Amino acid sequence: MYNQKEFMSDLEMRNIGEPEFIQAVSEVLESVIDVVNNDPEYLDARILERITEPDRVFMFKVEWENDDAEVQVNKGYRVQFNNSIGPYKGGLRFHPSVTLGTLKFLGFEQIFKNSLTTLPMGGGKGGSDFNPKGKSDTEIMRFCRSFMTELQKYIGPETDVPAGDIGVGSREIGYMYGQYKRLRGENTGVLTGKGRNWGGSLIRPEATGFGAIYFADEVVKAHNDSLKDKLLSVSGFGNVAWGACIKATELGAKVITISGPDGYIHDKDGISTQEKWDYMLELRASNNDVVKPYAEKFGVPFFEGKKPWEVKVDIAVPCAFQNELNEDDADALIKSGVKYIIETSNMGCTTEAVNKFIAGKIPFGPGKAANAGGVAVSGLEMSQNSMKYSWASEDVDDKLGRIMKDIHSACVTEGTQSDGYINYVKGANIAGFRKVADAMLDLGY
Ligand code: 2IT
Repeated sequence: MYNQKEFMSDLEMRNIGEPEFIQAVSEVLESVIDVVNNDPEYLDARILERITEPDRVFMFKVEWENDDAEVQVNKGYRVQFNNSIGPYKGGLRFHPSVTLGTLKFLGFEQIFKNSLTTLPMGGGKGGSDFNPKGKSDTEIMRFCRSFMTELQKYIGPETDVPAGDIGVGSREIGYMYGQYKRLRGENTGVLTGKGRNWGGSLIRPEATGFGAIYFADEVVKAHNDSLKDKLLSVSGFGNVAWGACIKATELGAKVITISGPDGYIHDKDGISTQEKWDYMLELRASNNDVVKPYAEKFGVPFFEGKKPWEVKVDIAVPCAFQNELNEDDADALIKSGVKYIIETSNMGCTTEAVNKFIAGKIPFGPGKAANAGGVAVSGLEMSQNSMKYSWASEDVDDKLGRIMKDIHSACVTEGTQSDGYINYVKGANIAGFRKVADAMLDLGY
C-alpha cells in the first residue's frame, strides 16, 4: 500500500528544486491513490515509482549568433517521459522561465492528456530558456537551426514527435523542420504543427482553442445549460486564446477579455470579429509579448499589471501559463458568480484554486482534458503524414469534436461523485492513468 504523504516526501527528495513537477504529480496522485492501492497488480508492479520517473532526459547546449554577430548560449532539453502507449509526443516551449522541472511537469501531464485523446501517443516535452521576446526573425531562425542540430539526434517519427507550445508556433516549427530535413533528408512526420503546404494538418492551429470550447460545450450540456450568450474571460492572446475566441463566438458565446504579461484588455462587445482575430495573430507575430496595443487599436480599456479574473463572467478560460490563476483569483471569480472553469493552460490553476472550485461545486475542467484537442490534432497530423494523405478541414474538425466528446464522457464516467457533482479533475486523472498503467503492466519491465 502506498502512503500518499510518504510517497510525496520521497519524490520531493529525489526531485529537488522542481516545485511544478512536484505539484503536477501531487495532483494526479491525489486522484489515483485509491485506484492504485486497491489493485494488487499496480502495487506489485510499483506503478507509481515507475510512472513518475522519466524514461530519459536530454540536456544540451544551444549556441547561436544574434544580429550583432555576438555569440549566445541557451539551454536545450527534451524529456522523454513515458512511451507505453505510443511514441513520445509533446510540445517544445521557448520561454526564459523554462527549467528541467518545468518540462518534467509538462511531460508528466502530457502522459495522461495524450492517453485521454484515445490516440496512441506517449508523453514527452522539451524546449529552451531562449526568450523570443524582441528577437528578429533571423535570430529566431538561427536559434531554431542550432536547437534542431542537437535535438535531431533524439527524435524520429516512430520514436519521439515534438510540436509547438508557448513561444513555438508554425514559424519556429518551420525553421526546425527545415533544419531536420537539411540534416536527415527526410520528409516525415517528425514534428507536428507544420505549415499546411509542407505536411501540416488543417485545423492544427485552431485545435487547442477549438477543443477547449468543444469541451466547454460538453460541460455546460452536462449541466443542462448552453454556451449561448455566455460571457467568457480568456487569458493570454496567443494561438490557444485565438482559437477559443473564434469557436466561442461561433457557438453564440462572447469572449470579453484577453491578456498578456503587461495586463488585460476588456472588450465589452466581444472579441468576435475576423478583424480582431487577425489582429491577435499580428500581435503574436510581432514578438513583443504585450496585449496593450489591442486596447489602443479597438478603443477598449486596458488594465495594466492586472489579471482578467476580476471581471464578472459565466466561464473563466485560463489560456496562458501554469499557476496563472491563484486562490485569490478563485475567490474573486466565485464571489462574482462564475459558473464554470475551463482550464486550458497546462496546470493553469494553483492547487489551492482548484480545491476552492471543487469545494464550491463549480464544474472545473482541468487542462489535461480541456486542452487535449491540440495534441489530438497533432496525432491526426501524424496519421495523415504516415498515410501520405491529407484530410479536409471538416474531417479533422469533426474528429476533434468527437475526441473532445469522448474525453468528456471518460471524465464523467470516472469522476462523478455520489452527490452528482462531476469531479473532472479526478475523472481525467483516473481515465488517463488507467490506460497507461495497464499498458505498463502488459509490457513488463
Ligand atoms: O501542451 C500541449 O499539449 C502542446 N503543447 C501540444 C503538443 C503537441 O504535440 O501537439
